[in-house]
Amino acid sequence: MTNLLISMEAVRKMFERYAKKDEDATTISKGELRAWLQAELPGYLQDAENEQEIQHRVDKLMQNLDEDRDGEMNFLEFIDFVNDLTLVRQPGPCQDAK
Ligand SMILES: [Ca+2]
Ligand SMILES: [Ca+2]
Repeated sequence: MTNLLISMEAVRKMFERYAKKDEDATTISKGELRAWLQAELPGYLQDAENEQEIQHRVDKLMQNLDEDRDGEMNFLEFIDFVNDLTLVRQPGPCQDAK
């Protein structure tokens, strides 16, 4: 298997691992998104001052990621999210030009 296929498989498995925590294994709910953030991106919720702020951040993120507006994150929406995270971590062409 190529490195690309191995990486894609790892992303798919990560999605499935969190998506299957409730009865619908095809989408990530807000609760599952929160579990994912706490495990995979701990810095995102770490400095939240209270439960209300954590909930607010999870709600806001889901709102931004939920393109088809069904209240949950499907695999394509998850891929977009991972893609956005990858772009944030890599210097883009504009930054290189400076
Ligand atoms: Ca689910
Ligand atoms: Ca959705």
